[in-house]
Amino acid sequence: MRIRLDWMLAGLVIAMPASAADLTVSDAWIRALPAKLPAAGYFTLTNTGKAEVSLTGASSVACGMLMLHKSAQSGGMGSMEDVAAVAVPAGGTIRFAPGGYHLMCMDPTPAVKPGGKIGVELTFAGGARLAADFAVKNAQGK
Ligand SMILES: [Cu+2]
Repeated sequence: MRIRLDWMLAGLVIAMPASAADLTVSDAWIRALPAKLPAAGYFTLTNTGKAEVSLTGASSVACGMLMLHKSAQSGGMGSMEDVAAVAVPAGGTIRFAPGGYHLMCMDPTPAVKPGGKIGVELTFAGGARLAADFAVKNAQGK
């Protein structure tokens, strides 16, 4: 038992989560579409820490499933794919913006209504979590 406990503690030290104190979300908004279509969310994520962090997921009670997606263009056709993780380098900034990375709110609830706001929790490798409010805008992004 003793040995096993020591081994677990060593594992905890190695897996020290990135600190949410080093992470900032700004310009966070989500585009509400009519007829409960999936809504794309955008934000800027800044890492002021000394280590790279890896964004691995997001969740919101307003969204059902909330996925990490990346838009791509191939042969003039727009498409999007699932993304498992997005790395933010030490001292770096990643933009989730139209045409690139975005959050995909798969099953928007009535809370996803222009003029309102929804809470989103971002999850990072190692277990750090960061909560942010996303302003809900209309299809024109207003
Ligand atoms: Cu998408």
